[in-house]
Amino acid sequence: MEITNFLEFRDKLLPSFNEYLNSQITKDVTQPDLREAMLYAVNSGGKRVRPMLMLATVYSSGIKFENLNEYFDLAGAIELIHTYSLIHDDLPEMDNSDIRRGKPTVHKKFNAAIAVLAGDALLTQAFYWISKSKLDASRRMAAIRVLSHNAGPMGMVAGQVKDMDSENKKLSFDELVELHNEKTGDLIVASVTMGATTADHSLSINLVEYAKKIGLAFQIKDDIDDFQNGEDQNKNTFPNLLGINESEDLLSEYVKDALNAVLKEEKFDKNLLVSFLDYFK
Ligand code: GRG
Repeated sequence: MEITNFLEFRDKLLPSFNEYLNSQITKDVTQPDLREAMLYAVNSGGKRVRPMLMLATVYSSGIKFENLNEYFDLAGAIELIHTYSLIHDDLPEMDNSDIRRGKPTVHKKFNAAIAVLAGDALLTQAFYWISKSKLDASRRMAAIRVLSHNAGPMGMVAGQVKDMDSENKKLSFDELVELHNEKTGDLIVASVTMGATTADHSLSINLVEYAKKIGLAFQIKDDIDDFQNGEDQNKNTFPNLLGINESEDLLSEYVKDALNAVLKEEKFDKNLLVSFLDYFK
């Protein structure tokens, strides 16, 4: 293992991964309006957390750094699905957001119809990319199964519906955790589990636990940031339910749980996934 620091890993890999995303979308999508909206969304400043976590898991499972590009179709598919989910989440019928990552959302920059269709296109294209990957058929099938299970009605989409349903009622702690396990956590769990299974690392409960706790930590961190920026106090968020101090304690607890889980993983280089946890510091 040469790279042990997650940020170093990301910085080394990101230029070629971004180049892959851009050239592949440009090549695949010939309809100019759709292509422009898809490229706008994919290039508007996302941190690429999920594909980098997937590739870090692949690397930590023993695949050489120079061979990680063989996994770009799969990592790219995860980023396409993440991007589609944000475009649709921002629509007036859902979260009604005008700004994402400091820039106009896709429906504001273009229009609502293009935003819906760019989201549809990103979601569909994700599975095309996995199916055309050069990895063998059993790995592609495993990736499709995990991603469709966790991103669709058995995962992220169900969480989004729960979130919408909860708008005018107060959720309990357990309900809030369940909602975010699906809405935010399941795509992060898919990223780690796709990385492990497609790199022939036999999946264990430890890595799933690690990813689940990261998913929740991610959401609590986002809620704490929103709270500190004065966001709506009637929303179902961790700080509104627990208070800011208890939310910060819970965030630390989940990060510690994630650390303990990954440290138990066998036949796996733990450095990168441990280093990723610095994101929450
Ligand atoms: C529309 C089916 C459908 C699902 C939407 C994930 C999601 C479901 C909505 C996003 C809601 C949200 C802001 C959750 C907070 C945590 C989170 C997932 C933030 C966005 O992820 P980052 O920080 O985004 O990885 P970037 O901008 O870096 O890509």
